[in-house]
Amino acid sequence: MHHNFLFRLICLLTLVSCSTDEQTKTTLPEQPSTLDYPITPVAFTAVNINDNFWAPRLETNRKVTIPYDFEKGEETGRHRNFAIAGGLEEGEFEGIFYNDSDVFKVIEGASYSLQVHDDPELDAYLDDLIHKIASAQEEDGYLYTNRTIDPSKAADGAGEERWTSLVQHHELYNVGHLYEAAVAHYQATGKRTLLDVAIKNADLIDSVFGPGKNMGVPGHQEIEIGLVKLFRLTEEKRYLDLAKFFVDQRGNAQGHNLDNGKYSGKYQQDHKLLKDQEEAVGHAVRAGYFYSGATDVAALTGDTAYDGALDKIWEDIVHQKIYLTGGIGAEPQHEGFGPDYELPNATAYTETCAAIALMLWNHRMFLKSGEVKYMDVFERTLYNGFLAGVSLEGNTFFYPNPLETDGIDKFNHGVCGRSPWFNTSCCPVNVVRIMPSLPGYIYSTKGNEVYVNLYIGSEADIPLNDQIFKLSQTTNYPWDGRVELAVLSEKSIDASFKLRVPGWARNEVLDGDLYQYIDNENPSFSVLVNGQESKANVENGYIFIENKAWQKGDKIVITFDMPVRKVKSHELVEANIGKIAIERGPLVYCAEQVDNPDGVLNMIIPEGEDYIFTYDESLLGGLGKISSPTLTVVPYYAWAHREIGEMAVWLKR
Ligand code: FUB
Ligand code: ZN
Repeated sequence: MHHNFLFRLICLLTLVSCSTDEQTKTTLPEQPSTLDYPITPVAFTAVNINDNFWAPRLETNRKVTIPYDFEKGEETGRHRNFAIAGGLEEGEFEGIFYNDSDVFKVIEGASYSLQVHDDPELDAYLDDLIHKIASAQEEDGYLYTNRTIDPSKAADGAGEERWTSLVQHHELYNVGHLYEAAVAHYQATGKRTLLDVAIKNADLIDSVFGPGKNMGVPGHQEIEIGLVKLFRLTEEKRYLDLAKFFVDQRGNAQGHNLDNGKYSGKYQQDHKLLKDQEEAVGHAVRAGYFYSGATDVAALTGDTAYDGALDKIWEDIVHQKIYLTGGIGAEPQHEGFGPDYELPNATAYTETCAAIALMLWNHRMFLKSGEVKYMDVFERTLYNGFLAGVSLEGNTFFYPNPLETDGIDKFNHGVCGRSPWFNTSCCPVNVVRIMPSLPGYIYSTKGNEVYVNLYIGSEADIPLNDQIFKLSQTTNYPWDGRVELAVLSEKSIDASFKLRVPGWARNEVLDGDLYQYIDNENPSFSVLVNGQESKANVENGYIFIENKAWQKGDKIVITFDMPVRKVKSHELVEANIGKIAIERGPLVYCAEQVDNPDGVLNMIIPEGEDYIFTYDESLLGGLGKISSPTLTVVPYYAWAHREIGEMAVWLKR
């Protein structure tokens, strides 16, 4: 585990001392940037998850999904495209113009894994792959194998010229993922190989785009997030300025071509300046990355211009457009948001990448505000809409995540069962980078306040006022609401705690009235500090434990009641009229035909039945199921692991 600050400093010093060639020279700024989010996340490298729920999944990601995604990258020509573009192999471009980004995303995930697990074989594999990528980079920094291999055959009207079809093409999107991968790889290995490629590319893009230059913006956002990460590492302010330019310029009709068919305007959130936007529209992944990038830019520049818009858009999503599973993007036609309250279940698109984008954004909104409602969204999406996207075995995936199926794959999207891969495989390669970074979402700090947002068994080295606060968390969450925090630090440390009371334990499904609990449960919780009942002082959704000098062995035990809950949705959600859904803790449940042989779509749930929760060790690696005399439900994330058949989250009552 690294002390994040020290590690960052070492990275920066290495970055300066290694700069030998003119083109990639990166120097420390005279005035290092001081603006940032007021709340600081504890890096994933400082937190080790050791529970029974997530730790096995992180291991599966490391041992199965990362190598599997690389194999697929080889098998499908994704890696070869770089070699061909670089003249290392002969051949033609294979696949789709955004395939480069898939490779970058797996490198990012693999690099996160390398940061916490030595793996010389993986390290060497990355060296080889990065060599191919570097060879594909054109002299001036341009990197887009789809055009470099043969500009006359660049896909879908991209034209022989660069940047001529920004709306449809992914020259800027792909490299956003390159920057994220390069920063992760540099932090994992200290090697500049991929970082130099990223810097050279970012410098090219900075020379082409911006005020007085090309005023276009990417058709698919992502570069904004990547540029901010590159800025954080190098402290090269031009990268932050460029990210801000791309955010500010969106919706500026005079700046670039807006009439490019269905991919322009609202589809890519380019219909108005962000500061004037009030609703979530268009493609959901583009939207989530856009709002994340904009939130970063706001936090790092101190510009408050988009704050109001981001708040309104967030409310629009959470009050009207989010599924109970935390998925977003109802409409398959454009992989995006539909009108208010239009949340069909069988055709719900809710792309796994959109769930990820929503998590990324909500974590940033939390870091900016400290408000609990953002981590409620994060947790709901994490355990449901996101987690369903990858199988327990780690080698099959969902792209859309419907909330209901009759067992027939109408869209040929693998909606009845997870698929081993997709032609557009953005989701499998997105999962692979989120899993290893999960430890980074559990803890954060502000001054000497320690936030605990997720209940996941772990050990953490929390940087706090120039000291390291060692803490362990022991819990059987999400099956059980008991959480024990124990101080491991040898030296006494002053700290206060803010322990999140999850929405389900505050009787609030989510902010707003889209969903409501309709049972009479009123879950309560207790807090013990060193065995003494402590007055659970709840402030804005957090249990506040006052500042004190914590000694080794001190313990906080929180016990949340975790009853089975029944949920109804707003009456304007037509698809759910007369239906209820079942939840327990952070998990949304679903009924599958394999447990309910007469089928689930027409099943009627009688009022007043008792629901019993049992933990079944033998089922799918161990999971909690809920049964009544009429039905059995399992967590939504676990569906489609046994037989294909009917499935429904919302059940008729
Ligand atoms: O366009 C790149 C990615 O492919 C998008 O984020 C996904 O929705 C898929 O279309
Ligand atoms: Zn995707």
